[in-house]
Amino acid sequence: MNSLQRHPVDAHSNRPTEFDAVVAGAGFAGLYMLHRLRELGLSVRVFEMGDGVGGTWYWNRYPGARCDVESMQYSYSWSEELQQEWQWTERYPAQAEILRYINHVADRFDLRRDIQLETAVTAARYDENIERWLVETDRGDRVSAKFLIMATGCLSAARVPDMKGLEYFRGKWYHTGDWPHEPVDFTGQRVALIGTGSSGIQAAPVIAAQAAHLYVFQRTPNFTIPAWNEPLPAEKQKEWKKNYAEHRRKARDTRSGILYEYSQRGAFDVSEEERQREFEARWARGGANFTHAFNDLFLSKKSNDTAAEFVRNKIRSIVRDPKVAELLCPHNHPIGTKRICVDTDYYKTFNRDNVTLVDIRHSPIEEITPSGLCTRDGKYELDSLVFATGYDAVTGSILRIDVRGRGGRVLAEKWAEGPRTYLGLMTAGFPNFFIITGPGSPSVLTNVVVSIEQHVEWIAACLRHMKENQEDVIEATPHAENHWVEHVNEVAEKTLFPSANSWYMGANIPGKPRVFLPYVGGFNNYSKICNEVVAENYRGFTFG
Ligand code: N01
Repeated sequence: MNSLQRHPVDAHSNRPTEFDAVVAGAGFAGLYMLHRLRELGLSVRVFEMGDGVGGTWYWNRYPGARCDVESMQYSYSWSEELQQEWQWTERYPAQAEILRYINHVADRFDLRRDIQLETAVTAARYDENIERWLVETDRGDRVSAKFLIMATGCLSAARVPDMKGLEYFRGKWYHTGDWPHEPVDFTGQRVALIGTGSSGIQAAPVIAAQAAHLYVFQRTPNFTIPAWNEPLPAEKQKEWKKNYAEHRRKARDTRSGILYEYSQRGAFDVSEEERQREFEARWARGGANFTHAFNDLFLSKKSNDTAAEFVRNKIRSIVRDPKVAELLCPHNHPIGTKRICVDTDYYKTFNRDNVTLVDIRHSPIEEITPSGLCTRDGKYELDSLVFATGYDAVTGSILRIDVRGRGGRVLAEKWAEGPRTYLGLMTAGFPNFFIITGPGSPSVLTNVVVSIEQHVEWIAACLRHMKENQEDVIEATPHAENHWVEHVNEVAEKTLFPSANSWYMGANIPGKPRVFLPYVGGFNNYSKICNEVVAENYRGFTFG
């Protein structure tokens, strides 16, 4: 018997060391998982790196941080009381409001007593003799659990690129995904913003309004659609809440888990005038709804080009300096194949006298100097650097934990050529190890809260099934996994997605295998498959 088994309580801390389940992460996924595990009567310990709950919304406190899914949809649906009582204030929720919401959930459902903060899971080893996971943390915890559930988030391993000289920079530097908790004041400063994905595009207008000068260092321009964010009137909310369950049901029956106006027409089913009218109308309504103007925008390059050119023309009409406008126009990927951004005044920001766009595609950053940075062709004196350079997405937060399954097999080695999962939920050779919104599931292509709920509910139902049938171990078969990986790739290949060098493809991390990480077959189809698997007695899984 392992020592952990003999000492169910740690002698020093007096804390229990044996649980039915350990959950890594206390964001949207970890909190709901905890709630459902408790309902099953299981003992649970959640380990969370931050000193508060909230995951992404705990870390991403950068200026302008806001969700690009509307408030009424980016929230839990599993408690009617909760969704009725919580009042949102804006069409798109700001980071602080989402963090307040998630803290409210933690209190309302009394979740905190099973969450250990400021504690990162560092290693987990499956002990086949006792059929338990032995979990270690950076705080020296050594605990065992029958089930180990990764609720580590798809976009939580922030990445600062290797930049020569960064350690000698005399000013302050920040990453959007690991922002300080105290306010950062850029007043009077010369600030560099490196990166123009969703984070950089949201941060630029806010930093520009404060800083003496903002330099935006752009390697690849991205497409962004205006949010037209606005206050959310109480009346409108009340109306929505009358049919909340029905709205949620409809959303779950869509490809992205979000209520957009999904067109049934292809871009060339209509005349040029009608196409432009449709794009204009969607631009005026704002948000990612734009990319659903026609049903073939992700499938046909020719159709996609019409949407891309519409946005490029918008950029040309907003940005006064034609050279700057042209530099902001994306040409190297179809619109939407890199995550579409949703902004507030991004393009207008480049009309300000205190903002300079720097093209680092043609003149790359060579080094950070003590007082700024040098590109191949220029030298910039700076007080602060802001990295909006993204994440080791989807797999990064799992693989930074040393996970070892049957026979001591290392997960990072198993996934060396790209992640392999069955349904994005489990990976063969790693029994009782679940991933919430893992690679091979729709996750980041959807309203992630909807995907989280579906995974949590699937896992909870599975554990209930095991309890009722006195099963101790569940595992994905290699055969089912191979099929699923093939299917995930096959579906992705039919779309334009793999043509972009995006983080969806792992292309932003040097050395990361080029594999399309999420499942693009649609949330509605995917959840149907998950239900069928259950109905067919957990097809592709073995129990023991
Ligand atoms: O990160 P990104 P993000 N030198 O990877 C550049 C979600 N999110 O944090 O494209 C110079 O998209 C990189 O350039 P390139 C959302 O899912 C949601 O912005 O690799 N530049 C790119 O411009 C989103 O997609 C919300 O050439 C470098 C940028 O940094 C995801 O999070 C808000 C570089 C990184 O863009 C990630 O978004 C924020 C280097 N060495 C985030 N390395 C909302 O809900 C990278 N770049 C609204």
